[in-house]
Amino acid sequence: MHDIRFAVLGTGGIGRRALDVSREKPGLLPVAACDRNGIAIDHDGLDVDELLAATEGNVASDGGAAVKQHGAGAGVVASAQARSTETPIEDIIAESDAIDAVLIALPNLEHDFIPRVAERFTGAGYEGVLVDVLKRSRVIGMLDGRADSFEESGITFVCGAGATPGFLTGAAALAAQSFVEIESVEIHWGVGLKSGYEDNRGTVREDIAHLPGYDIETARELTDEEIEGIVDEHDGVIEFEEMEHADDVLLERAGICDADDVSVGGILDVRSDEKPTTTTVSVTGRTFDGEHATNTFELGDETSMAANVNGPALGYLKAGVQRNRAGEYGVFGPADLMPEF
Ligand code: IKT
Repeated sequence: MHDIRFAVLGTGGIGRRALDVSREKPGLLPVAACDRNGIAIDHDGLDVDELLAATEGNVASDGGAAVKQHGAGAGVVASAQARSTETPIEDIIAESDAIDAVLIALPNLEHDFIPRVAERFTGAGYEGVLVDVLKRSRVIGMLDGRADSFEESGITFVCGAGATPGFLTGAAALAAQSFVEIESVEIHWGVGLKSGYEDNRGTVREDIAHLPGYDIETARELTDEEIEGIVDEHDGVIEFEEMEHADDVLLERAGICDADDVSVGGILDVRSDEKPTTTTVSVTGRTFDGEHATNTFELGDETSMAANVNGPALGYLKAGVQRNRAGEYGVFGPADLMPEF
């Protein structure tokens, strides 16, 4: 039985894969998907096969200047289930009595973008769950600043619910339980993105914003050719250090350690599907009985980024719905909730 009806904002790499994964997650029924040009909605459940086939290589979802500038396809309106609209989010909200949760799968190429999207839901009186897969630490404070309005509206907001922050933040919170004091949390990811490259151009652009000499504004303005140039300069393998990923503030917020004790880095290989390194979370601390140790959590090298972002995002969405149905509203992070399977 499908008792959670959910919508996806964005039919880029994350939105499409979330729809795909949801078919194998019990209890989830995708009823709406939109991008900046259109909306597909069916309260009996979207035909995900048709939607995925129609939007393959045809992305208009990555709202904002970058995609407009670099040429978008028709996006979701290519689907027989969709219609064009200039007000996709409002159209979803108009149907929200029959939507339990909304996954915001839009890129964060403006720091306040997700908070502004959320405001549109509170402004329209949405009562339900919002989930995002945002990355940047500073956005959490912006969401916390809106916690009262989420509570008044009856919104349960689960923020940073992808891989990092998200799944790996939650793993760090569990690994910390052996200790009474945490010294460091190191998250080091490996992603091989050869066949998924086209679908994940938005993610690569966001990652480039973490390289020395770039920020979110400069990354947003890069042309596709300039991005290819950066990838070529690195022979397709780009290493990231000290990324501004919200795992730090989310672990601090959950009382586990100071944000300064958390570091996030990784290696992205866009020329191979094999991970260039095993994704590992290492939590070092002191036990109550005076030992000093490191607990580690590793992802299998065969698991893809798509599996490790979208599985958790939907798991956290399910957990958010349980909280919402129990009358718990406000902002929750991945270290505050246990995702459901
Ligand atoms: C994200 O989307 O959560 C961040 C991306 C890294 C994903 C790590 C996945 C690890 C794995 O599959 O082993 C990246 C920073 N965009």
